[in-house]
Amino acid sequence: MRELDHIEEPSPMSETLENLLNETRQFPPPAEFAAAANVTEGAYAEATQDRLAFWEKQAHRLSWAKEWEQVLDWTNPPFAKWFVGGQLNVAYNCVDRHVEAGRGDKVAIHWEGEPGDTRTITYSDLHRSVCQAANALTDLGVTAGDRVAIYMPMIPEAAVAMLACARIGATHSVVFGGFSADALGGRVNDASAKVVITADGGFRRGKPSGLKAIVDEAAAKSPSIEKVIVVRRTGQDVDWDDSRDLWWHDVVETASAEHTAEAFDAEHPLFILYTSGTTAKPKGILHTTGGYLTQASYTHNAVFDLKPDSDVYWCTADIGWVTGHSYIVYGPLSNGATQVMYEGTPDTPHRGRFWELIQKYKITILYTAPTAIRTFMKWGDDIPAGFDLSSLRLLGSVGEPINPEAWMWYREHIGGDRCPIVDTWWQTETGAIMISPLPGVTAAKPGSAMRPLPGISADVVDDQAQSVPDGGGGYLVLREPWPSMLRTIWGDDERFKETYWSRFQDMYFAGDGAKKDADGDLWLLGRVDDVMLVSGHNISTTEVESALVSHPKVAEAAVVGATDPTTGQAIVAFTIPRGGVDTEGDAGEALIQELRNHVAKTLGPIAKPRQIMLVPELPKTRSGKIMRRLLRDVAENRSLGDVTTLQDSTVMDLISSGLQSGK
Ligand code: 6R9
Repeated sequence: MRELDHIEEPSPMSETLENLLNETRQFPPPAEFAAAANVTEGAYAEATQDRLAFWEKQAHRLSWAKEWEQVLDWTNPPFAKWFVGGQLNVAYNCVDRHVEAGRGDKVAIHWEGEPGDTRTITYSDLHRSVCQAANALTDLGVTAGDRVAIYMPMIPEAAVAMLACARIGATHSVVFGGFSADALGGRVNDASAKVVITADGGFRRGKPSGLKAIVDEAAAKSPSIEKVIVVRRTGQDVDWDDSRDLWWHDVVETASAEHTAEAFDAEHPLFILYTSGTTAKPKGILHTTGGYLTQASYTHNAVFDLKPDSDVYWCTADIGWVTGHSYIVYGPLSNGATQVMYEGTPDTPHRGRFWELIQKYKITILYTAPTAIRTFMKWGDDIPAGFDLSSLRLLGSVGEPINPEAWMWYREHIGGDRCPIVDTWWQTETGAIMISPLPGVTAAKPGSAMRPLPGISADVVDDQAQSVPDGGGGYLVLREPWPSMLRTIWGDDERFKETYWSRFQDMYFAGDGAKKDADGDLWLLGRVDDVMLVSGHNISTTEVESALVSHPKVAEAAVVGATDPTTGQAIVAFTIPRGGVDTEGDAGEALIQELRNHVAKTLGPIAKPRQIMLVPELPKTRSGKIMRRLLRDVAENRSLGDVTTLQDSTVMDLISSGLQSGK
């Protein structure tokens, strides 16, 4: 769980365990891949020589109505302005220009609904829909600068709604379709959104989920909402307020498809995306237009080596996560990619659904999260082995540190030992990828995000803000502004300064711990507020989790530090055994001892968990991050804190009842 506002003074992590740094396997790109790569080694030197000239060159990837006068205005830090004076329209860049260049018949989105229904949307189709939605919003009185909330399932209309807002200069705020009425209402109110775009529901795990009903509940407490536009997706019954509610097919699909995009200032607000808070109010991260699109477009091209004419790209994220914003909507569409968009979960109607989609659409680039990869490992190697995955040529990972074990499994069982893997570190706040291998250049190490991308200056510093030497550990910081950086927290400049810019002078503090190995490559260690202090030693949760996952009987693990009278904090691990492992009675007890000893042997006796609990599931956010805060509550026998951002609210009951029965 991410929350920087209330962390205690963090302690240095220079003395953390050495285990991850002992990883010696390295995988250079195949020669053929390297020879055809979009970006080569020279990009690093070019960007180091003149960072602003480098980004200025990348901005020329886009079509601007008016050229900028200045690349970066950093005279009032931490408030950055990129491409000052420039003007562009984001939707024009993502849609119109591809149509104008004669690529209107190219498929933009192969959409697959969970029940198996499909839609094929070309760039011309997308253009028509975005223009219609832009006209419909304008007719409802939405103008540039107004906020529009989007609360949708993974259907093409979600992308259309975002692009329509961008087209007319309205600022969108996408809220995860799984969030509660309170969470939605809080975000709508914070941004004073005028319009909500939603659907009757969406399909998840074979069932229609209700969205409109939640919007109704949120709207009752959100006076700013004037209109609610509803896409018919599931056909379920919904309550209707004639003065407020409108069907998408009545207002959008009947609107004119003629719309001329107006250019907006490079610093015009494009979207707000809320990062979940624990006890504090969620932070509305504000992104603007020119710099954001420049970096989303550049990184999507560079990191995924996108060849728009031959690649079929698939990012499995939800549109309500920043990954969906930058790597389903803005990055791929600005680059004219053909992509797959999938509505449902990976286990519906069967556990091979992802691999079936790869086989069906001949997907070449797959971008997913470690949580999904660990789930697939748990389900067994035979499932992906039953499908033809030979179209894949590149794999990506995002969201959490990827354990070396999961990385190797991904490479072997999904990538057929031939596809480069890009482990991409970034945040809602950074807007786009910051640290990642370049797939045609980097000899990647399993579990390392490797180096900052060209044009990005990341570093690891100690408590005194000094850069740590190779082999050292500390806090991940960003030393120079970057084009897609957040501009502020919506409505709260002070909190923006306090949260990200006050821990170290003149540096952005990301809130993550990291290490540099002997080659200077970066290893992410999780949020600093998750680091444990055991008998005076700093131990990262990531390292103990990776040690547990490296045991053949473990599928997944989450580790927390619980208050302990003798050691200050003690390590408590929640562990999901792999399928088929016997955990009943004595066998469970024996497994626990085996795992405690395994960790002690791998990392040293100091890291031996005080307690290991065998559990069926772990609490996760919708983007797959483990909510260690809730597990800490369990480990310290407290009542649970806020569970509104949990993906599945029954998980905590499962864990608690399993514990009571002695598991
Ligand atoms: C894109 C996204 C950001 C936090 C970030 C870090 C963790 C993301 C990671 C990673 C290690 C990676 N994180 N990618 N940790 N390796 N490749 O996830 O944004 O939801 O804002 O989360 O996620 O802790 O600070 P967001």
